[in-house]
Order: sequence, then structure tokens, then C-alpha cells
Amino acid sequence: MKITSAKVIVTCPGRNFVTLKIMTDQGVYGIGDATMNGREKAVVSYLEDHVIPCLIGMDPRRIEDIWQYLYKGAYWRRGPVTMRAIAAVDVALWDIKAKMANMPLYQLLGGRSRDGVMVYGHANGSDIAETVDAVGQYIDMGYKAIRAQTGVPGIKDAYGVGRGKLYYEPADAALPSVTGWDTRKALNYVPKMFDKLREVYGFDHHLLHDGHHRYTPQEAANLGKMLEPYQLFWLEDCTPAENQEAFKLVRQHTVTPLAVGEIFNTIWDAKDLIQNQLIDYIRCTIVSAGGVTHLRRIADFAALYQIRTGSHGATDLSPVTMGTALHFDTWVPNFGIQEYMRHTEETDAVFPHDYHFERGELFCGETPGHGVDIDEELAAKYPYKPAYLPVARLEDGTMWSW
Ligand code: GCO
Ligand code: MG
Repeated sequence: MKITSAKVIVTCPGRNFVTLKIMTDQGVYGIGDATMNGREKAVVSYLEDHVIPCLIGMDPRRIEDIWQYLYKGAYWRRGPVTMRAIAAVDVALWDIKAKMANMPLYQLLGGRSRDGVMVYGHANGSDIAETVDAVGQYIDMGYKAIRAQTGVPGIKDAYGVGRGKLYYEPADAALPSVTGWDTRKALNYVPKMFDKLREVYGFDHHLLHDGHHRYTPQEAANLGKMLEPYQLFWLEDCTPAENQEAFKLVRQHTVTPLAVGEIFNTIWDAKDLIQNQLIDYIRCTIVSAGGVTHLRRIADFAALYQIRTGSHGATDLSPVTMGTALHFDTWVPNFGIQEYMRHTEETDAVFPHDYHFERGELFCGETPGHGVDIDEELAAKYPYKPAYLPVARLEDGTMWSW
């Protein structure tokens, strides 16, 4: 069996997606996602100019060998561009293998560990009252777990707050828009939001919060401690994780569960965090961390330390990643939760898929493969549109982590 051709499809049905389609001499094809929000073209070039030429003629059934070829063979290892390109190939190859086996992907991984996959949605508002309403809407939709973010008085466009939309999409401008940040103001306000949420809705639902890399380790420890009475499911990205050791300080001071990983690309980014038990949830995902082949290694390693998965699932992860993630989540023994931000109707139409939402859970389908396809004709109607993620600055103009 041979790979005969491969192509990259860029489409913007409301937001940009980069998709890889690999064709074989047996008529079976596979689909992979390579989207990197705000830096899409870099991965397009990596795939078109440097990966696809090497793939032609290879046996698509040799998933592990092709993964190692692309990882070790580049010499230049890791990083968001390389690992997304590898992920796209890897997912397309798993799709092909599962189609050939006439099985849904989760069966190839080892079969079902659960029926449905608990997901969390994003509730947000410009202030506490609005966020409380938004959380109520998610509860009404059947969600068991909800991430709550609020605008903070005095902070311009605080992270996680949509502009009048239920579904938050941050990449919104042809050049990065400038947002603000003030840790003191956030520390004063965020605990009040959780106090109100627990007062109104009680403790039956899981509540989550994303710090989006904004706090220093000491500030994150302080926030974690202040949030303890509200029993969060997790506090995410409480401090930048380039220095994995930084989480020690946070961990020493709070029992609020910690989650990190959406910007990690390999197991090496999380190795110290996992083996020192500094986190409770690892949030790496299929598209950013080298596909199914590599994410499986991360999850297995995390399982040794009772750390569970909580894959990133924002709208910049295409339905291809979501579909694949659901097969992964259906199998992985140490599953925790799956993030789920709904795609627009236009996006869902471009990527026909067989997963569905029911009572706070997502269910993958039984179609052979990962169950997600791309309608190329429809995709061609939505040309690429430059869209950047925002940047963040402190009041005095200092550049901060967005
Ligand atoms: C999340 C994330 C996203 C990211 C986005 C960047 O937890 O869902 O933090 O909101 O900001 O994926 O493209
Ligand atoms: Mg996040």
C-alpha cells in the first residue's frame, strides 16, 4: 500500500482551518487537522514544502515509523509548527488504518472505556451578573461542567469574554488587537464571581477557570487558595509553564486542582510537571502534541501519577481534532474531561462529522475512521482570512502574556 498524493486545504468558514488530506493507491483517504490559530500559513508551508514530498510512496500503514521519520528525521525537533504538521499526518494515517480495518478509531486504540465523554463549555460575561446568567444557560443545555470567565472592572477586554456572543472566539482582527491586564484587579474580582456562582447554583456542577498564563507563581498560589472554598474542577494555566518548576510554589500552597498543557507540543514540556505530581490534569491535545501516537504516550505517562486528561477543545481546533479527540477520550483509561466549544454551523457543514452532544457529554460515532470528513467544494467557498490572536499589555504599556 502506498501514499499517492496529499494536499493541504485552507478554509475560513467563520475562522481559519488547515486540513491535510492523504490519498492512497487503494482509494482510501485520511484527514488530519493542522490548524495553528493566528499562524496558519507557517504550518501550510511546513506540510507542503517539507513533509508531503517525503510522504509520497510511503506505506501509510506504518504510522509509528512515519511519526519517527518526521520527528527524528527533521533534526530540528519539537515546536508548535513541526508538531502540528506531524499531528496532521498522524491523524490522517490513523483515519486510513481505521477505515481499512472497517472500525471506528476507538476500537483500534483498545476499545471503549466509557459510553460518553464529559465536556465543559465556556460561560462568560462582561461582569459577574452576566457570567452568572451565562452559566445558567449552560446548565439549561445540560452541561455538567462549565468554565466561567468574567470581564473585570478596569481591565480592557479581559481574557475569555466574548463580545456579545455565547461562543467566544479570540482571533478577531487582521492585526493583533491590544487588550489589558491587571493582576490586582483580577485577584479582587474573580473569587467574588465563584462565590456568587456557588451561592446561586450550589455545588452540583463542576466549575473551571482559566488563568491564561497571566499570574506569577505566587499570585497563582494566592488565587488557588482564595478559590478553595468554591471547589473548582480545575484552575487552568495559572502561571506560564516554560519553567515547569514554577508549579512547585503553586502546589505547595493550594489544593485547588491544577491543569495545564494546551500550548505544549511534546511529552518533554510536561515531564517534570507530571513526574513531580505538580498538576492534576494534562491538557495537551491531538493537534498540538503530535497526534494520537504522541498524545497516547503523554496520557500513559500521566496515568502512572494519577493525572487525568483534559484536552484543549477551543474552536480553533477543527472538527477533525474534536472527532479524533473523542475517540481518544472514549478509550483513554485516565480520562478527566474534554473541553468543547461549539463550532459555527458553517464550520460544521464544511466538516461533516458523526459525533453528537447529549446531556453534558459528547459521543463519538461508529463510522470507520475518526468520523470526520471535509467537503472540499464547500471549503473552497471560504477563502483564508488573516486573523490574529490579541496581545495583552499592563496599564503602563508593559507587554504581558495574553
Ligand atoms: C482554552 C484556551 C483558548 C485559547 C485559544 C487560542 O482554554 O480554550 O485558552 O481559549 O486562548 O485556543 O487560540
Ligand atoms: Mg486555556
